[in-house]
This record gives sequence, C-alpha cells and structure tokens, in this order.
Amino acid sequence: MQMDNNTIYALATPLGAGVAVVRISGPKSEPALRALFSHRGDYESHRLFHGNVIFDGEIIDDAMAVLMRAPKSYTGEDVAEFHIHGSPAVAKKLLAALARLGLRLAEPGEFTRRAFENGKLDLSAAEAVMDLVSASAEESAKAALAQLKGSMFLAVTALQDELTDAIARAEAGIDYPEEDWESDIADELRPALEAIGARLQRLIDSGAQGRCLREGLRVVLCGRPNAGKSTLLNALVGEDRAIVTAVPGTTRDLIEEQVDWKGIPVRLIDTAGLREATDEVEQIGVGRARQAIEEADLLLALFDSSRPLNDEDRSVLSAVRARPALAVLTKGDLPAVLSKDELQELSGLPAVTVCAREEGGLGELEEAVSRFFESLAPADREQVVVTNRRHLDALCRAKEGVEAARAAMEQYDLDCATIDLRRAWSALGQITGRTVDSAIIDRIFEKFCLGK
Ligand SMILES: Nc1nc2c(ncn2[C@@H]2O[C@H](COP(=O)(O)OP(=O)(O)OP(=O)(O)O)[C@@H](O)[C@H]2O)c(=O)[nH]1
Ligand SMILES: [Mg+2]
Repeated sequence: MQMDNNTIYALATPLGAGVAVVRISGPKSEPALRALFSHRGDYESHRLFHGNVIFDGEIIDDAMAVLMRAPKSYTGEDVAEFHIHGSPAVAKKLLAALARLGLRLAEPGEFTRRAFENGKLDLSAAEAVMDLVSASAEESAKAALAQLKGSMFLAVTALQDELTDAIARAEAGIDYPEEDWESDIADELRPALEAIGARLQRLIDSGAQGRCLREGLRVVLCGRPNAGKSTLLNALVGEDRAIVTAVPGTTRDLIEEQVDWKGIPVRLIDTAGLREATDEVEQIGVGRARQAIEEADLLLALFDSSRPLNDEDRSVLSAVRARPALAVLTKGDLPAVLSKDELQELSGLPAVTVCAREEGGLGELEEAVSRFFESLAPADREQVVVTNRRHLDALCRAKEGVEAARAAMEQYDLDCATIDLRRAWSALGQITGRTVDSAIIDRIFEKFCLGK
C-alpha cells in the first residue's frame, strides 16, 4: 500500500482494559483491514467478523473486526475497527503494523474533528463527546449525553434563526429610511427580542446546575470551633480524612473530598472553626474558611446540639445569611440543649439532626443536599442544561448583545441595534459552529484525548 496521510489510526480505549479497540478512519480503512485480518471475501458493513490479525506472517491476535462504510460511520468516512485482547504488547504490534502500511497516527480529537467536518456532529455535540468521556458521575454523563444528542444545538440554532429574522427586519428599516418606518420596525421587533432574551436567560440560568454537574457541587461545612465539622466530613466520606480532637481550633486548612450522592458529584469542604483567632496560623485558616464560604454552592452550617447558642454561633448565622444553606444540628447522641425547632426559628433555614459519631442522620442530610441540587434545575424538564463553560460564556455574550439591541431600539437607532444583534448571532455561532472561526475549532479539538 502507498503512503496515505488521510487515513488515520489510534488506540481508542485505555491501555490495560480487557479489550482494546484500534480504530482506523479514511479511504484506506478497508485495504488496511484486508491486509491485516484473516477474513476473506465480503466485509458486510457494520458486521463484526471473527478471525486472526496477521502481519509479516506472524499471528498477532485472535480478534474481531468490523468495517463501517461511509457515510454511516462515526467520522462519516470508511471506518475499520479491530477489537483485540487488551494486552499492551498486542496493541503495540497492531499499531506498528498500521504504521508500516503507511497510515498515520491520529492527532488528539482527530476522529471527532472529522465527524464535525463531515457534518456528523455539530460543535456542541463534539464537545459533549469530550465531556462524556471525562464525566465522573452519572448525572454529569446524562447531561453530556443529552447535549450529544443535539438538544443544545437545536435550541441555539433556533435562536440564531430568530436573530437572523430580526436582523433582516432591522436592516430593511435602514435601507428604506422612509418616515415612521424606524419606529414601526422597533415596535414590531420589541416583543421578539424580549422573547429571545428570556430564552437566553433560561439557558444561562440552567448553567448553575450545569456547572455543578461539571465541577461538582461545592458543599462547605462551617461552624464554630468544635461544632463537629471534621467528624461529619469523615463520616460522610467514610474514612478518617480530617484530624478530630476535643481542642477547639483543630482544623486550620481547607480539606476537600469528592463523593457521589445519587449520581451527583459533591465536593465536600471542611473548614477551620469561625472565631476571633489569636494565633497566626489559625487566623489564616479562618480567612480561608471565609473565602470558601463565599465560593460555596451550598453551606452546611453546623451547630452543637449539646451546647447553648453562643456569640460564635450567631456570627456563623450572619455569615450564612442570604446564602444557600442548611442548618445541621450535631452530636445527636448527647442530651440536647438546642432543639431543631429553635434552630429553624433562629436561622430561618431547614435543619437536619445528625450524630456523626454513630453515623446517624447522614441519609437525611444527603437527601436534603440532593433536593437542593434538584432545585437548581430549570423548572421545565425539557429545558437543555448548559454544562460547558465556553457555551455559558457565549450565551452571556449573546444576551448582552440582545439587551444592547433592545436599548438601541428604544432610541429608534436601528443601525446600532443591527450591530448588536449581529454580535449576539456570532456569539451563538460559537456554540453551533455556524460562523465559528477555525482558531476556536482548533482549540476545542486539541483538548481531546487520542483515539476519540
Ligand atoms: N458525642 C459526640 N461527640 C462528637 C460528635 N461529633 C464530634 N464530636 C466531638 O466533638 C469534638 C470536636 O469535633 P471536631 O469534628 O474536631 O469539630 P470541628 O468542628 O472540626 O472543630 P475545629 O476543627 O476545631 O473547628 C471532638 O471531641 C469530637 O469527638 C458526635 O456526633 N457525638
Ligand atoms: Mg475540624
């Protein structure tokens, strides 16, 4: 076979798994398959054949192989796959054989890039492939899969189409500046732009849950020294992660552990007890705790049920005021001085009682956290959830453009409004790939791993 730079190959599975898949895409896929696989005769498309992988007279492996003819394949080109045993030695031999046949090792993301270029995937779906490959928890994977199926693409393409209409109408007003036209057009466009702005806002709002799916829900444990924060963290992660002592002010640094609750990725963060610290190390620790409280998605404010509420507790209450928070009564095994009703009354927060030492109430706490997470979801179940930061940025820029256009419209300034609407349109193009410049596309595919 001749050198062929257009046919690429790569190992598509991680090394060391039970089965390894070597994927080939391009015009020489079938000749390469025939050169290396023992099956003779016809390769019916999309059918798995059993046989030997042979190169230079040596049987490399007993394997399965499949040919997927263009255009019904992942990349839209002819694609062949070898499903071989997972030994690194076998995979290495097969990859070396493909190189000897003159095929080229794929660059990271090159298969998915070809799929995009051949119209098999839109840009948001291509990015979803990457999110799906790296998703750690079930809910994150589900959101990526929905995006892969194109729901994001459809929603944003529809918005782009409506903006195209609006731009065309506004331009008509500029081209035929007869009397009163401009105000007629502005009146006509006002409700359309308001609706587009509202839909953009809904997508942006869904980003709160989307970001939590991508990066994990940041749940910060805070409270006065000795409230039982570190004990609770240890009980929730099921190991002795943080030091626990009876000395108030034990924890100084932030301690973070990731858990998976009902498919939601949760980042639990233990902090130093909040008080007026005198020693320098503790002061730094309290500063970090306050910073973590600022950045939390959800606060768990801990109160010792066996002690009366003191000034430190009251300053904890003011630190969590107006933030998303749950009150947690700790040390449920000790005689209670502070009751749940009293705490709910004082804090205005829903409260949960736990006994971390005996692992009591932990299920109820997990329930409360996952209910909070659900509350971040858009009310409409059909609504697309934005999980990708780049998409969120683009949506925010589009929203700004639409708002600027609405303001310009109020001044009957159709020139400015058109420029703003075009800006909004291009921002959305960065999600759908319509008008995306190639620099952006390069940046997206670079982040892919090999074989995808
Ligand atoms: N009886 C009982 N004691 C507990 C429980 N949880 C924590 N304690 C005790 O309370 C003390 C303080 O617990 P920690 O978990 O270190 O408290 P903390 O909030 O992390 O304290 P700092 O790191 O100092 O801010 C320790 O002596 C724990 O053993 C509980 O559920 N029951
Ligand atoms: Mg602690």
